[in-house]
Amino acid sequence: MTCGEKVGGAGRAPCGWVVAAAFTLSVLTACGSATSVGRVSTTTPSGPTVPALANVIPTPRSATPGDGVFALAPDAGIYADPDDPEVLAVGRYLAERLRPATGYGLGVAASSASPVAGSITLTTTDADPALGEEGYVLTIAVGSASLSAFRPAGLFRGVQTMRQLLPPAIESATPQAGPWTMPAGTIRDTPRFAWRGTMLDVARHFFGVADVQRYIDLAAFYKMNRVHLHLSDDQGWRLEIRSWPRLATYGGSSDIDGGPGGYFTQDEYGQLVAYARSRYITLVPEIDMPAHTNAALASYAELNCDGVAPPLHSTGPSALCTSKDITYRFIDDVMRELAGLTPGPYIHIGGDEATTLDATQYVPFVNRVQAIVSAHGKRVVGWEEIAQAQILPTSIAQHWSSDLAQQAVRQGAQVIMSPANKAYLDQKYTPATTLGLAWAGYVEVQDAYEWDPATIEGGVTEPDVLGVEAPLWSETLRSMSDIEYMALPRLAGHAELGWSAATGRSWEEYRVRLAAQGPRLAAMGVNFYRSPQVAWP
Ligand code: TNX
Repeated sequence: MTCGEKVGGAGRAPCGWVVAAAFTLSVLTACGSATSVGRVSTTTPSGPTVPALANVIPTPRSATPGDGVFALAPDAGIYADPDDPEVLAVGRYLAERLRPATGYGLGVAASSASPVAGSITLTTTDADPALGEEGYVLTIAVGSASLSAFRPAGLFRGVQTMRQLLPPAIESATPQAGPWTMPAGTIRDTPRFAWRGTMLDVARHFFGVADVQRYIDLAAFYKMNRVHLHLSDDQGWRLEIRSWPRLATYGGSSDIDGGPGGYFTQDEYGQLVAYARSRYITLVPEIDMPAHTNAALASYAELNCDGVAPPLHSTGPSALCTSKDITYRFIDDVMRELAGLTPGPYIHIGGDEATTLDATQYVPFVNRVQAIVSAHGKRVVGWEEIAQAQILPTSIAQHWSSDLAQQAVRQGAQVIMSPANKAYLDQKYTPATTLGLAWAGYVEVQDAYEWDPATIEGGVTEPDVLGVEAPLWSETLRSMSDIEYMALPRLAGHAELGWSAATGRSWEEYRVRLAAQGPRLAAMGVNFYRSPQVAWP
């Protein structure tokens, strides 16, 4: 095939179009590297051409080009199924994303109205059940753009694709010059893994509601569906627990630097749950136990084996007293309140780095906590160390830096893949990175992208893998700007590993699509790391 050749007799294939398949570099480069506005393609000075319709992260399952471009009309509406409040809510969400930059009114109307040309339609009516919970079909023609999904979550994911197909200035907070075009064609897209997430540590440094909401939005932009909040650690307890109030008021009163700390009231936490939910993201709360508990031990002396509360700023490794009954009453109270705040099915119990406990203490502790969490109707997630206990097949182990996840698999449980030397967002990009840690090695953007969740860990194969999560620990991070710098652009790659098919993946192709994210992130005001590995425009 050469540039502009007919594909299967069904319309012209402009330079670099990829037809219902993964990228083929030979096809792409055969089309040369000139950028053509008419064809809305993207190039880098030396790299391959990426066709506009597929210039999206995560890369879609299939993208079939059409002829011409769609242009959003100044009097466009967003038409949604009138009888489904969730579809209408996704329509309002889309309108809110598009109004600031376009300056258009973008009313959300019932789809039964006859659409104005240049409008957008969202529907779940007569959609293909094979699209599942999160899949969608996006059909873009010269006069209309329509999204179809079996569930509203699929519409929400499809809206993210639409945002990425519009010019980058669409992400600006103030009116910009149009035209607001999208390349014509059809995208049919479904995710590879059920769990596509990121974790934010609000314990070492506290980040409030607005920061967490912005982080949720960044995850949503890349079609992630889980945000895990690390709510407690040695340096801080960040959630109000009404039956044990000093956890937050005292245990949350500081941070790793001895700063003022902070915590979420239950009302604030509820706001976060609702905000995440409106983005079809499940918030996964973590209370880390039995280690990483100094903030709790400092707040309540009775949780210590010797009955003496350590200082809030003690440095040694900590552990709850596993032999005291009150420890389990405490955990039951915390889990009851947390379960009541958690509509999602998961509670993360930590379980990592219990270095001061032996197996006769650690294993029965995890078994007992698992029973408590189950009694409150939730599934246990834990760092892979929990697999040393008798975990339920419904429990989930999070792999980070050992081979213990294999023990989870042997017990019939699934695994979330967060290998530290690939997926940890707190690891420095290079020795020159001022933020972050480097215990797992330097993780440049290419390192973060080049791995596969189903093959990286011996004994853990595709059916064992529930998904991918990129944790962001905050020992060195003090502001949203710090968070953004460490998370982006690596987060985009982890989102792609979770969503997109493994076949046909290559760094050389990905780095071109990633470059196109630069102006989008800039328009959002995101402080991202401009890796020299990427030819940012
Ligand atoms: C290890 S990962 C930890 C965290 C630290 C992180 C820093 C894990 C389960 N435990 O407590 O914050 O390294 O990279």
